[in-house]
Amino acid sequence: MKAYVGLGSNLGDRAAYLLAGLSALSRLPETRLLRLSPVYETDPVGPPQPLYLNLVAELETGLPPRLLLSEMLRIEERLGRERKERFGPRTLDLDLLLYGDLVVEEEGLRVPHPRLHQRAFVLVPLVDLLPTGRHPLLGRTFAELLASLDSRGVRPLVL
Ligand code: PH2
Ligand code: MG
Ligand code: MG
Repeated sequence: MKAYVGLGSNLGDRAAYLLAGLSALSRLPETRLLRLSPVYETDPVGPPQPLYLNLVAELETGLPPRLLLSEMLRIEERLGRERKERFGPRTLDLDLLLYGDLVVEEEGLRVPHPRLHQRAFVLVPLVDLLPTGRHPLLGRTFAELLASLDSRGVRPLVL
């Protein structure tokens, strides 16, 4: 199954945390990294905090969604994430955005990610990977959803 994971970091060596996260994802059982979006530097959504780096990774995985999610949480923990404030700063955040066209709304597992359609920092890199992709629940394309948001806070990272 193809799955899409959003990565974000706004503490410490942000690029190094993203690379470590990608490397850990690529080493999960039955999982390959297929494609990466460009990296964006993004204004924080939520309480005042440093700028984020965000990107989206496309995976091919045989792990079922709950197992993939729990492996993602383990990677976050290993890479030093302290869960404090909701929407607060973090060294590495991994969000399961999409798992094929699957729709799951259960305790502890919601795909598509419940805030995916409201976040330009997710939709900009997702549209890079899936320019004609459609939200499995809302029925609108990701590009349409993005067009109704302000994406000025999402800028390509220039190294
Ligand atoms: N993640 C959050 C809260 N706010 N803002 C940006 N720009 N990028 C993020 O990844 C992000 C955020 C909580 O997961
Ligand atoms: Mg997040
Ligand atoms: Mg998260």
